[in-house]
Amino acid sequence: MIEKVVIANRGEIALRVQRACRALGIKTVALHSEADRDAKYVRLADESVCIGPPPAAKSYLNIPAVISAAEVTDAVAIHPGYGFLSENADFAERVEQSGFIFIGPRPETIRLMGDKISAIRAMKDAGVPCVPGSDGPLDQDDQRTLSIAHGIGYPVLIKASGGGGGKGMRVVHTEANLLSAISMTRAEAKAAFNNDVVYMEKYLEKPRHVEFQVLADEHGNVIHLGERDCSLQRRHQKVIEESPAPGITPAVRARMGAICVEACRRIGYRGAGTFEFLYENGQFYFIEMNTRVQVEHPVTEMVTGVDIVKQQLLIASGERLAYRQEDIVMRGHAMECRINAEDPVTFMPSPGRITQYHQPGGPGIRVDSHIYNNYVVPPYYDSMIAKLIAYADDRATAQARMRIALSEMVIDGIKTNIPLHQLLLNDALFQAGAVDIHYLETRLG
Ligand code: MV4
Repeated sequence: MIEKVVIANRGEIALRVQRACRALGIKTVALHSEADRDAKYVRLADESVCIGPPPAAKSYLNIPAVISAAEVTDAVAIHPGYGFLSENADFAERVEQSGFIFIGPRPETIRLMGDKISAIRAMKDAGVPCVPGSDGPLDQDDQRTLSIAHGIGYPVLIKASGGGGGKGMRVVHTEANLLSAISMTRAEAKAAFNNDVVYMEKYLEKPRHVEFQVLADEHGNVIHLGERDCSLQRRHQKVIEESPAPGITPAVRARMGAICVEACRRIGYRGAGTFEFLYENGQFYFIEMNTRVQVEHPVTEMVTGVDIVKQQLLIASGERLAYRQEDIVMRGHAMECRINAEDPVTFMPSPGRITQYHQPGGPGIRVDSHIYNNYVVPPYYDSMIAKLIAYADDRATAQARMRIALSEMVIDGIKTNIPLHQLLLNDALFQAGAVDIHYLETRLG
């Protein structure tokens, strides 16, 4: 077993990883910026190292500083959490070259999935259903490009291979706009990712976002933990996630889960991962794979009983998965509200001191958060300050518990999006489990 882990992240996920380490008797090293020096989770860690000034580029994204911190503390492994360096293949490679265990997939796998065209190609080859598309990069042959679009049928979507998470995309409704849209997407992609490779897909107009969680050990054992619905989002930031996804039957889950598991075997996947699908008219279309633990992992933990972060640590220690697929039974329903320090109407960030904090509780309620009375939310990072998770036997009861928990939760001194969550929990379409990826933005007007 790994003896000591450096946690190369901050906030709630730094605390979450710390808890999983403690559950396994692993010593923890909290890395922090100057802005996070006084955070309680930093003090709760066995050791801590300041890795730089507040801006993430100088601290949480500072690869030499992270690796030096692992060296000076004699750590064995580095957990990257989500965001920051978690899907940086060069980082994973340098971690391994420096003699540490990267808690995540092999660097080549991260690189494969980071390039969207190579990810889709790998998945298609492994039998995963993908969106009808260009099957590779668009080239300078305009006639060929026009003919690909004609074959797919409009509307089509131009995507940057180096993008992902919503950056570098453009919808094209008519042939007349195709070539100029490609040029613009290329130019933006070149500027944003220094990679002007673009590809084309059929544009799905009203899909849901349904993703499958997988776990794979380095001995070829792979399981899936079912799916999550993450359709409720604004500007590619998820707002509420849930598991199971409304309307996905056990038979469909088993079929799609098996496809994901088989794909992991084929590519030699290791660690926790997520297959992102668009789901429309009963069909699944793979779009991307995330090679990290995700913000919304708790809803899967609640319905499966599997501690995903603990599994990441066990897998990184070289252990065999202790679960077979038949051991995984999804029971009940869980949903997660991301609580952000932001104006509930304008979505402007609202950093500052939390003058009063009361954490909700009761049956089926879980709060993953690093905040407390008098905690100062720094202005430098993502505005998510807590995840409120509600679990119950069924979806309606989970929603009812969530409504009560939201009404109990007190976070004074800053603005939060709790009122937005309350509005959504009272929304008839959300209650019915009938929302697509555009619902929230349309609803907000
Ligand atoms: C799409 C799509 C429609 N059709 N691909 C956005 C983020 C990136 N992960 C992929 N995205 C999309 N790809 C095709 N062929 C619509 C989106 C999309 C989206 C996807 C998931 C969750 C929220 C979204 C919001 C807007 C657009």
